[in-house]
Amino acid sequence: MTVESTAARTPRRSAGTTGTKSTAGKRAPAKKISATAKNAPGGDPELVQLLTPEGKRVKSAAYDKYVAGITPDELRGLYRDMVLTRRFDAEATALQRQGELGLWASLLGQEAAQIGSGRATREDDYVFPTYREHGVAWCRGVDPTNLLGMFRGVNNGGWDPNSNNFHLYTIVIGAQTLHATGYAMGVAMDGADSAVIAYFGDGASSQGDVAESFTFSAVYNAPVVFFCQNNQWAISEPTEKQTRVPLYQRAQGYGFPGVRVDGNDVLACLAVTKWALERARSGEGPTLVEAYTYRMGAHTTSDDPTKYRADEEREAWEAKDPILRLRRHLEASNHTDEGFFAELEAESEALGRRVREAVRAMPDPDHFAIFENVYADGHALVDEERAQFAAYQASFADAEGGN
Ligand SMILES: Cc1ncc(C[n+]2csc(CCOP(=O)(O)OP(=O)(O)O)c2C)c(N)n1
Ligand SMILES: [Mg+2]
Repeated sequence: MTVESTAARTPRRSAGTTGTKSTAGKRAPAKKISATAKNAPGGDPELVQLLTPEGKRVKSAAYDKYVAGITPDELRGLYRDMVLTRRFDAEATALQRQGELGLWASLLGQEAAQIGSGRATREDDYVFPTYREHGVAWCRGVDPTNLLGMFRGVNNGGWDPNSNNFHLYTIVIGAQTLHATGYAMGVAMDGADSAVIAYFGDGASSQGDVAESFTFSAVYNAPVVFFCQNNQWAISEPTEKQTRVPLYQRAQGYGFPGVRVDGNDVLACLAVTKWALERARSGEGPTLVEAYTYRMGAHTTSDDPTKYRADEEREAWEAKDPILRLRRHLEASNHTDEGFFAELEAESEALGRRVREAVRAMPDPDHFAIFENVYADGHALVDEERAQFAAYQASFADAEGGN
């Protein structure tokens, strides 16, 4: 019997809803699954890290050059981006709890992965996000209030993707990697030197769409960066249920490089993504970046992670907090003073207020907006459906009139 077949026979461990029976016939408390620590930051020689959790700058022969010219002002800028993104995210969670949003997917803990990679992009690059990339949206200049309309149920997206080269949020897991690959193939055919970046999660890495996009982008040498935020969980499924090898190693089988970066280290994420985008621009094809990070909050506001993971796991990751680590670095380098932090605090509060007021003031949706932008030039079937819907709406007016 092989090791694999023994493993396959091991009864599935519970995710909190069932437990193994004790001899007394009572259910034993369900065991909480903890994500594999095998390749955790600090213990993985292949992990690219430029800032330790204590904020100490460490050298990297391969990646230092991508952040060599960074100024204190730019470092403070990265810190500001992360703080404001976290503040926005906390406000959105609160708004959902107050009934102002139907749902929210928090990015808490993933600020460095998103700000580092987002700030590495150039204006003409094109970004394909999932539903959690609020920090990347921030870097692209999408007004944060626009991210909330879909979660409030008043629009189908909330921004024009072409205004900021930031595609609409994609809920269909992994689908945007195919869109990004097709877009990147188009960029190459146009002879442009822009690059494309597709975000996806550890869970999405199991999707056929992601496998197909890896194959196509490799054989067509598409200028695309696959940025996987491995936040250890796909709702209640740990990464060990998605893969037998570290995710970044998957790229090798498709014929392009894969790198694992400390996803809580904003400098490392900036450097590695710059490198990968440069590869894309110079015709070297796709790269897989696995940002090793942690989803500190729930999957969405509809989820309760205490049902399937241990508190100690979250606590261990708190020590690697992305914002705290850059703050320690800034303070140790004398790049900040109390005034900077006080101003940022005031700016955060103002952002929270602005978001709150904007959400409450969002108008009810135009019922017919759903028929817009289906096709560039309209379509007979869409016209027919619009007319049917108009008749349906009108039937309520008749009923009201008859009462
Ligand atoms: C094709 C598809 N299958 C299933 C779902 C339901 N679903 C929503 S989020 C999610 C987990 C995604 O996990 P991961 O890719 O790790 O991203 P994360 O939410 O952790 O950022 C699933 C299965 C979906 N939206 N689309
Ligand atoms: Mg995940």
